[in-house]
Amino acid sequence: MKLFAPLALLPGGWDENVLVTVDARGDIESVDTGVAGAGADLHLDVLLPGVANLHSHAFQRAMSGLTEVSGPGQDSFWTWRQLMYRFVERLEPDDIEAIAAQLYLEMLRHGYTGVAEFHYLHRDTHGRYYADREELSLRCIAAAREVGIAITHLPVLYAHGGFGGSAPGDAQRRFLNDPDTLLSMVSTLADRFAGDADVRIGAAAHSLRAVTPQELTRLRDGLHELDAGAPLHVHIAEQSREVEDCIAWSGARPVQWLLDNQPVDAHWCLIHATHVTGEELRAMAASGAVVGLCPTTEANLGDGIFPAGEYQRQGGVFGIGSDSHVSTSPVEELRWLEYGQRLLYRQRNLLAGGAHRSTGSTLYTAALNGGAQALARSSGAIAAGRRADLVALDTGHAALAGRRNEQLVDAWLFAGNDSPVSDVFVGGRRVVEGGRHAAGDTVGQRYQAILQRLLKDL
Ligand code: NGQ
Ligand code: ZN
Repeated sequence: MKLFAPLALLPGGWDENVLVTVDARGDIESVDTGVAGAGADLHLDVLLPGVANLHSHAFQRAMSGLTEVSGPGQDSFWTWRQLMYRFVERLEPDDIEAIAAQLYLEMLRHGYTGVAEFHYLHRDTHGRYYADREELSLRCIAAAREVGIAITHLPVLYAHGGFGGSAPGDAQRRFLNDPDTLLSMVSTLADRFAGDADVRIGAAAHSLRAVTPQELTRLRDGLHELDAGAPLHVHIAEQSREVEDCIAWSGARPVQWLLDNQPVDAHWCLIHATHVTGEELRAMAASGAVVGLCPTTEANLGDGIFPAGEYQRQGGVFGIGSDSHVSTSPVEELRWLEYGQRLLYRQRNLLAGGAHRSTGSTLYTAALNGGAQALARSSGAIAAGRRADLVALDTGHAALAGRRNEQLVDAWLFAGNDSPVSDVFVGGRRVVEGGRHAAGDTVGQRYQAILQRLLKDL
């Protein structure tokens, strides 16, 4: 397939009259610039690489917006978590698949082309494994395949209720497993999807609260024996109470502890890492790990603000995720990443990355690179050999009127609410066309029906 756009974002910057040839496998075969579009199969206005969403708990989409009512006392991350645990109790496999399909479809429409699913819901409502231990993983992957988003599925090791290997609570029973069981699930899934270029299997440790140091080491070693390139994700230092509890347990702050005790490198993705000292920040940047920022969820849960400007100056890698899915658009994540800094420092263009640079383009490019690394997927650039994960913008959209080059990205990210995303391609397959997804009605109706039942008497 040949795609033509008068304007495209290539690794070296904006280029004109670009012809992208995609091979039968869905990889980019060649990129020609300054050519005529006559022989192309499809003409688009502006073509960019698509961003990967590096952090998702798909089921939480169905409870977004339901936790905005104040409780009897002070509301916090921890009171939100109690509500989330209550919601988890109700979810059956069909529900999870329907919710994930709706979520992934929304992500595609907003321009995400891949997702890393941080999946810790392993057991049934009684806390027993399903006949097929990978049942719920398979449901998430099936949803991704149905709507056509690329998925890096991360079965999560969750073994304890808090630091020091403390016993899990009853509400956590659906999450529980041990390193060897989890690794066998990873191995089964990796074999099963070995031939699918749009499914990748990695793993995650839920948090330093949920695994012991020995379990974390076993998970890491076992994962990299199975697949040396597999990504390993972990939630870390999201809440200040978590930092205090970690210090009480180990004498060290969470990020410091991890860097001191694990060979953290480019395979790792540290989710949130909100509360870090200058020294932790420098060491994280030097490690090559991706920091997975989820600004809308971090705002929603009252986590805090990551020192993104300082991290960027250290050359740190980062990407974006939508986590609890109070937003399903990369626009809001990147916008709020910058706005958090502006509100904090009372300045502007804090993440532009230097003088006379476009904040939107700098952030978008960072998210492309960090997202591809966190998903271990060869996406994030319009270049030969890369996966054809692409987004087209409609320049007829009012927000983009008269804009050129980086102004287009700045306008997309910082000016308005209607999405100018016209077309989305994943592995060369056109999954969004003229702003619409072909399965939108079917997936939407199934979701509506399931939600009517799920939310009854909640
Ligand atoms: C999660 N979410 O696993 O869904 C967590 C809450 C926890 C965020 N951290 C549970 N945002 O961290 O214990
Ligand atoms: Zn999370």
